[in-house]
Amino acid sequence: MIRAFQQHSLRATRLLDGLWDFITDSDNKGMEEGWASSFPEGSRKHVVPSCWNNELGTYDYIGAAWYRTYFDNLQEANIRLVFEGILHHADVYVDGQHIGYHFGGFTSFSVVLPHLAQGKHELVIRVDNTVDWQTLPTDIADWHSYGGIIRSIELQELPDVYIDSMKIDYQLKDAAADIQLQVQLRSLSKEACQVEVQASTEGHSFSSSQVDVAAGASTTLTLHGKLDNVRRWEVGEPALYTFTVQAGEDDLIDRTGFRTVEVQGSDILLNGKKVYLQGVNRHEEHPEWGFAFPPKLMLKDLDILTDMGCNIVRGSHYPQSQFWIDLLDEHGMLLWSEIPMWGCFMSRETLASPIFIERGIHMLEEMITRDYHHPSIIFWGAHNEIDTLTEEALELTKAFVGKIRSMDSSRLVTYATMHPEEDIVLSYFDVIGINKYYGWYEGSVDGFSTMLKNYYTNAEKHGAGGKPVIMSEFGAAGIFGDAGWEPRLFSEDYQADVVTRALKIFRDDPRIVGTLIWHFADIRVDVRSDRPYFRDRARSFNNKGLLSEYRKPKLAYRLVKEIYRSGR
Ligand code: ADA
Repeated sequence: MIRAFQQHSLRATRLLDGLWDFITDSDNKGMEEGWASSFPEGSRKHVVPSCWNNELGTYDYIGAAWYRTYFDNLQEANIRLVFEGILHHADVYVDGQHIGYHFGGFTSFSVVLPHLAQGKHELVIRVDNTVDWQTLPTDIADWHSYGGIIRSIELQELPDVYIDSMKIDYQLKDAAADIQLQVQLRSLSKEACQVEVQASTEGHSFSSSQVDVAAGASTTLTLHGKLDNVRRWEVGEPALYTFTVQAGEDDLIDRTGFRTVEVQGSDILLNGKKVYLQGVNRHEEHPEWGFAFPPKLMLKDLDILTDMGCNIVRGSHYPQSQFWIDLLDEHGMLLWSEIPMWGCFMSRETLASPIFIERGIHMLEEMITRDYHHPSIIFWGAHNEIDTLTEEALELTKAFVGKIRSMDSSRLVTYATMHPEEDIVLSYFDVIGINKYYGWYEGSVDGFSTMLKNYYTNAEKHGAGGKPVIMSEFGAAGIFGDAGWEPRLFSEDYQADVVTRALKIFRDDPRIVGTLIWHFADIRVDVRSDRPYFRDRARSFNNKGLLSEYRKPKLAYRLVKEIYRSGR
């Protein structure tokens, strides 16, 4: 995988990225006609990873498309294919056989092919970016509904007993860390095997263990270790620890950092110290690459965030690529991570749909499992702008928050409400995020003060009066290069005025512990002539970026930088 560190030194891995055969299936006949085993004539070449909606001829294409490549096995081997991100439905076929289906474009999945014969194998993937009222995202979301294989695909060769996962947990007592490593082993062997499992971090070894694994079974064991004098992972001063587990002929390497995150009264404490969060919302999107965002540009985005004086970024509105989160870990930048649960126009039917809820829960599980070790992530976001006045939203909230808390008690759980004055789900969360657009969708910037007053009253009523509050979205559109003598809607001046005046109100309110401006850079959105949504999106872009889509700073960027860098 494209990570900032190597995940294996024993296990052989190679990327299948590159030029694949590609063909759209607008009549959706590929399944019936057996394209999985007889790929049709007339395909073209397509780079994996990428989004087809950035290419000529498929710029607006929504529907199914088929991809094909080949890989060679020099000898019979256990093969694992890891898919980092496919938007949104993926059916995977090897040599014409259906070997897996996955829904969800921003989380990874894998399939294992035990004892795959020597020789050349055909890998075909049917990808479908159709969304509807029961998918996450649904068919109404404020970003372009790209399709394609957006992240890398890796082929791994597994020994007969391999490491399926490792989970690192720790408790900190002053400078000492008690560490538990949970290692899951799986056997593809037809016989019982014994393997030795060892683990280490930074030259320090854990208890090791001889493990018996029955034929075809899986087993989990826990190794214990203690580190003294650990360096904490801090904002801007990140200390990272690399953990290596070796089991027989296999290994797995991961990284984490030691830190605590908690709420005390209405403050957020990182390593026991109050932290004021200053940041932006950022889509992992670019007009040339869509969601297949290149690593080089990630590094540049991070440089820009640092230049602006941010200490946090919200990964709006879906799990971001692992390379990006690795960079945040390495640079000491915090992350709010969430699933694509974008609910501004979401119906009550959707909120109550069992399939929808199950998909959301599954996605939360995949996100938390994948990203559990990243010290940069301090918040799991459950949902964004759903109708939190309804019973349906309340029930969904209970299910989502329950799932998150059952998997991770080391982070805080948050969400973004657009109904702060009447919201009924406040009490389920550790931190409340408020999305409001005074000065853009409603009234003038001064509206924030009244809204906050009403919010505090409502929060008291729901037993959430003292909880930390983050202004998780606010802003205005400003079209890059549009400047005038006076601030008028859509000009850079107007946007800068709204954002800076709002920041002043929020920084003067002691109960607000952070601000996340909407948003980092302009993004392509879905404006359609036959639908009422997003009609104020000039150029088919959400123009509220502090930067243009090509990362050119607007006036607001420069003014926010001054404010964010001035300290509090
Ligand atoms: C909402 C939403 C964002 C974006 C924003 C806007 O708050 O969460 O994704 O759509 O509004 O620009 O209106």
